[in-house]
Amino acid sequence: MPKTTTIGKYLIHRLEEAGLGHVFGIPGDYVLSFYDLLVASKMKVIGTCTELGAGFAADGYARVNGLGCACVTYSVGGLNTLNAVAGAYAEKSPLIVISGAPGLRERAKAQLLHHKIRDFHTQLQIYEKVTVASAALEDAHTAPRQIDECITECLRQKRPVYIELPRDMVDASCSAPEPMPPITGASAPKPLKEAVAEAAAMIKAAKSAVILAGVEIHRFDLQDHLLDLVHKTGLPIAATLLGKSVISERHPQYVGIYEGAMGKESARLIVEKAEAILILGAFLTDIDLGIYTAQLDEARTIAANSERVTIKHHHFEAVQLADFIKGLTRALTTGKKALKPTRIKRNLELKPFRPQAKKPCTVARFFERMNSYLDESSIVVADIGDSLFGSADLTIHRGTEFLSPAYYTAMGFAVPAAIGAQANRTDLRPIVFVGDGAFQMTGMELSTAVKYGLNPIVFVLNNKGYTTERYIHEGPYNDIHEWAYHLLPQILRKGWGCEVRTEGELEEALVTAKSHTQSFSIINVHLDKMDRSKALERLGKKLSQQAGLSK
Ligand SMILES: Cc1ncc(C[n+]2csc(CCOP(=O)(O)OP(=O)(O)O)c2C)c(N)n1
Ligand SMILES: [Mg+2]
Repeated sequence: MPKTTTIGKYLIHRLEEAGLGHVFGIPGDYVLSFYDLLVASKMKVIGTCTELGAGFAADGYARVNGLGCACVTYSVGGLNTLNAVAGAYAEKSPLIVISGAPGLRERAKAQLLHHKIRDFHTQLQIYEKVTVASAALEDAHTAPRQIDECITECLRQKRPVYIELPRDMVDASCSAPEPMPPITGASAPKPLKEAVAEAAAMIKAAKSAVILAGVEIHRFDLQDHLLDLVHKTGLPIAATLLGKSVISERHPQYVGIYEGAMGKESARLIVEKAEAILILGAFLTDIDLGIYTAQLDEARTIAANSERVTIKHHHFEAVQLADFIKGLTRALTTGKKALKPTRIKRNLELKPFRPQAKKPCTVARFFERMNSYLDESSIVVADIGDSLFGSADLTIHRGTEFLSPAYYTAMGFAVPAAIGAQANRTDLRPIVFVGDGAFQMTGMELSTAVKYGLNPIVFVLNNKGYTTERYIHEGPYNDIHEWAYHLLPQILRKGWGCEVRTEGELEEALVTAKSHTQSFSIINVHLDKMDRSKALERLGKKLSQQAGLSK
């Protein structure tokens, strides 16, 4: 490597070094020269239909691979991506957004350059609110450091960062990359020791204890540490909805999704009745807490996440989640009252599903059927609405193979996120559940699946509109124009589609979709407009009360 390089090449080097294999986006004149560098790199550029699609796809990619990247043009592209970036911020997904920008020299000559909003830094300022680091590479001396800082913060905090590259800086000369400093985060020894000792004493003294695991376990790559804790202590474990599948849902100690009164009663009782509740890697959102139907007694709670450890009513700062889990595993399995591994026999056989050929499809029966449709190669991607609530009861076979925007709840996530998820993991086949409303927002990204030879199986839960909202507050605004979703393969000139109304038709569609591996499948599942999962009904009532809309 020579001692100098260019800013564009420096950035490419760092992206490759961070392990990125794919970059999602749409070019524009302000970013075209950087696009040429991307095309010449080891990374593959995935051109999507919209920048929002690129953002969701890059987010899905990040959730599976540990880092994602979208590259777009100035403002018109950057702001199109913004909603997906906001979701990645809210749900802690490590995403790098690279945007082109007008050249510094042309800015000096003229003010009214196309795509400018207010001033040349407006997009940067907007992005500052939804990222943990942001930089405009306007000085060749500082650019390498700015790039390194952004990538480091993205990986350290698992949240989006923004890098803006004026087009005349792509070829500006800068210092060549040095070895990237390791991303460190050491716990302060005394708070760590104290927090571990206090948590261990509380759990050992309790007659019953339970673990509630959240999405950070996956984001920070702590699944092995969590499994070690679970195995060595024999503690039962539940997961939050956002963290669904952080542990294999077929694990004998796994008791289900906990989401207050919205979820299954069996999981609720185990969690809420425990004398010690160990919450690991969760940020408990209103949805995770079943819209505050959760009854988690703070006096019995130990909550550790990437930001702090909270025991009962006090906090410990500077304690790393990984260190806390490892320390606690040691402390719980040694000394007096050491916990021991337990052998739990759990019947992992699925209840056989017997389709009734003439029976109209319902959400509840649909998801019951889907349980045995999933296999080791499935990655479930659920959009919001009943696609998410209904799939909460699915049993995911391995860790991490369930993606959904369960906190930020942006409609339109699932189809593009599935494309992002499969881009680098062609061994996985996405099973996508998406509402008809959400599909109308980003469903055209199936075109991207065709373009790159990906083969998700997409189920459009066609309940003729915004059913989630119907349960909160009904009005004419919840009706949508009905599309013939299953005819999309004709427009896209590839793919297989069909519509189903009964359980018998669904069975036939499932077989064909699985065998149609060469491209996507889309199944238009007709449902009654007021049909819903139990979880949605309960959620709707609660949200309606909160919004002051219930009669
Ligand atoms: C981008 C976006 N716009 C609006 C909303 C508000 N919203 C929440 S649920 C919902 C309806 C979802 O409809 P659909 O995708 O058909 O799923 P269903 O509720 O029918 O299962 C809407 C509009 C949202 N969450 N995200
Ligand atoms: Mg709908």
